[in-house]
Amino acid sequence: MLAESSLDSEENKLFQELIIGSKELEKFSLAKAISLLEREDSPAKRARLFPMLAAMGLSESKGYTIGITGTPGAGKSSLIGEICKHFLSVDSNQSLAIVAIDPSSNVSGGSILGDRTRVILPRRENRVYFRSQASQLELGGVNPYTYHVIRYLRHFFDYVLVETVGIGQNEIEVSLLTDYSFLVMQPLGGDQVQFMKSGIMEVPDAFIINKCDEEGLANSSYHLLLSTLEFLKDVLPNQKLPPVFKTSVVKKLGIAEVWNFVASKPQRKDSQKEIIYQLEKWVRNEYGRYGVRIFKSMLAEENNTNLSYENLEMMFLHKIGN
Ligand SMILES: Nc1nc2c(ncn2[C@@H]2O[C@H](COP(=O)(O)OP(=O)(O)OP(=O)(O)O)[C@@H](O)[C@H]2O)c(=O)[nH]1
Ligand SMILES: [Mg+2]
Repeated sequence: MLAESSLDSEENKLFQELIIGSKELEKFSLAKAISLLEREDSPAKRARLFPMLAAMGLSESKGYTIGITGTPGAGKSSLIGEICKHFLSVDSNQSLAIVAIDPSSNVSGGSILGDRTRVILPRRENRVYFRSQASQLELGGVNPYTYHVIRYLRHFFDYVLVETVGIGQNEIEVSLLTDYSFLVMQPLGGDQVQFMKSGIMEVPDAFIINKCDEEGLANSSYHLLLSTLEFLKDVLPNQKLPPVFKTSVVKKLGIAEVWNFVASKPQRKDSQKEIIYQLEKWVRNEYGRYGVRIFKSMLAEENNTNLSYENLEMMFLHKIGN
């Protein structure tokens, strides 16, 4: 018993150090804390780490999170690279973290990730932090730990950008993971048809048509997308047309517009809904339909509307007898 508690206090000390380092946006501490959250045995550690963040006066609501999704090769990483450069040149007091879910990392077995992305960042710049995460799916689905990694980062960074490859279902996933989500498309049609078919055009909060290197092509793509969205207006949230941006990484066009829009922090999603969604997903994976039934009845019978992820998780584990 004694040995256990001394182990615990050792670990608490480590957590505290990692949090202090993370607060300084120090890359080593951030990386170490994230690795901890990505480990299979992390629920118990997480249940101690997150309350410690709150006890040290840090709040999850500091960071604004943005999802960037879209088909492979649409230019998401290149765009994020440009956004970073722009960000560093304009927002001198703010910080930005990028989490890229890298589909190719399966091949590398989770070792050196992110070599496929083209985000080249100044090494000594602490205001920008880049983290690549292995995907669970061949085509780049969100990792089960992504949510917690984002939650951790948003205690320290003003903005957290999340890049995932869109293959239909992923847009829904990333839109529930972030405050605001963009779908990046290539000009002229192909992508739009694909997204319309998969019925997810109504999921992203805004659209970016990238590779608008040439004005004529940019405008025709823009109008094509607008008329597609107009056609779908009835199923769009609030029957309102979402913002559409045109960018070219090659010509450096539209980047400032996208960033200014992000920096205006368009309305956040309901974070409690996000917590319930993420927890239910975890419960389904771990305990199947039986677990989900217990989880739902737990939510219905008690007034749990404002509880944190960890509190709800603990309550569920208690109910299910773990
Ligand atoms: N012409 C043109 N090419 C671009 C533009 N943006 C990106 N590209 C190119 O498109 C290719 C794919 O870019 P990435 O940034 O890797 O695309 P991605 O969407 O991150 O790709 P995945 O992560 O593999 O899904 C690269 O060869 C880029 O140089 C652009 O605005 N114009
Ligand atoms: Mg990429």
